[in-house]
Amino acid sequence: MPVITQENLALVVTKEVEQVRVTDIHTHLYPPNFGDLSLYGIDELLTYHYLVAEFFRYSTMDYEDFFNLSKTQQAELIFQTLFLEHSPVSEAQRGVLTTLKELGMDLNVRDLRVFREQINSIPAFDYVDRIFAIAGIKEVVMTNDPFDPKERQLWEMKGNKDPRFKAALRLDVLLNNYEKNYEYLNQMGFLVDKKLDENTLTEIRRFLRYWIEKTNAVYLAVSLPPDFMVPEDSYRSRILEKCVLPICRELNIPLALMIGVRRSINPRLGLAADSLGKADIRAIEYLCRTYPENKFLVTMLSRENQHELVVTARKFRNLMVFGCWWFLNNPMIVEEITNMRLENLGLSFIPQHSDARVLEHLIYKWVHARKIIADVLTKKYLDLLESGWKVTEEEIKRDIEDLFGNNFWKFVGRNV
Ligand code: REL
Ligand code: ZN
Repeated sequence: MPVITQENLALVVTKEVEQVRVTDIHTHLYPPNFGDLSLYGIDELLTYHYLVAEFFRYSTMDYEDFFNLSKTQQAELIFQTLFLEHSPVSEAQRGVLTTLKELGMDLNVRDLRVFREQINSIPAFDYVDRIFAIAGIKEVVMTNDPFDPKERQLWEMKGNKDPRFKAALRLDVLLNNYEKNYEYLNQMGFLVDKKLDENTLTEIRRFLRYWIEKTNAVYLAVSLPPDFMVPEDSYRSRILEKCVLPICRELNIPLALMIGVRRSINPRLGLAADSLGKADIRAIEYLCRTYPENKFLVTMLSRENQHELVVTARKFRNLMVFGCWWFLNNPMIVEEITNMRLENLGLSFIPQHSDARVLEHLIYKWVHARKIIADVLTKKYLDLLESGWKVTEEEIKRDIEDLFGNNFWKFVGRNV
């Protein structure tokens, strides 16, 4: 182990960050046996909803006409518009380039058909292994929605056989839209009523236990609007306090709160239609204070919420801050937030998740994140060296393994 000096520090930190195998705690990926839920390939990469939104910045095409095209045709239009007619400088556009480069493609070819052929020629059977290896991924946590009929059927019929894919039970429908969906629970065999009487609450808890067991979920999760408040007189608040939190305590499982999303502000954009807003941190304070036996993984979508979120995490050890979510996953913001978290929380947070929807997203999201996190960390260790505090390579490795995986597993309280 070399002695760490100001001269070799950046090299050592970068090497450790590049080598660490990541636990990616929030993705929208599925194991290969989940069939067409599991997305991969160049056309999926190019039709990522981030790029669809960016396409319409330049194109005057009718939204409907675009969405009526085949995936391949949409991908061709996006490639033409975002990559050939303009330089691909945005984070999502650059992400495609990083991905292709890491897959070994010659970017100067600039021909979508060639990229498609080359990717298709990679043998399917070891494609996941290969992408995980390039991206340095140990395991990913999925987003599993028991209200999605297709997904539900897959869990009932097949289940997940791939231990690299961990489940997280997504509760958006239950918590954000109970009144419109309770009958659906009845169809699934849980005898609930619109009115949240005792029997209904018992059945909702049974539903949660059933799905946690079926999926072996490592946490429960919900995305929430900026006006999320608890306690309040709402279905969401009551189901949260009377069903979700008690079950989390009973089974010792964290609840992930992803706060600040405003869904479908321009519905014509489909999946790309969502936006954000600043939320009220007092909801998190209330939950962490009132339920010290519960564990909360929290990410917030608005840049304006980031400072108060780290301050709140200083007050509550049952709060684990994670990721630079979605619109925050831009280099300038990731750098700012990671600095802020290190300065307020030391190493006791989870700096990033990928939110990958397409398998190959793992590549660019982690190449970009690793670079920023390594740079920010290097500056922090440099401050230590300058103050006369020696750090060893083992200590650096330990810290980095904590940030990229161990903090999550220690918080979850089990390694499955
Ligand atoms: O998990 C979520 O709610 C979001 O991350 C997604 O809905 C979003 O579409 C995702 O692709 C963002 O990265
Ligand atoms: Zn997500």
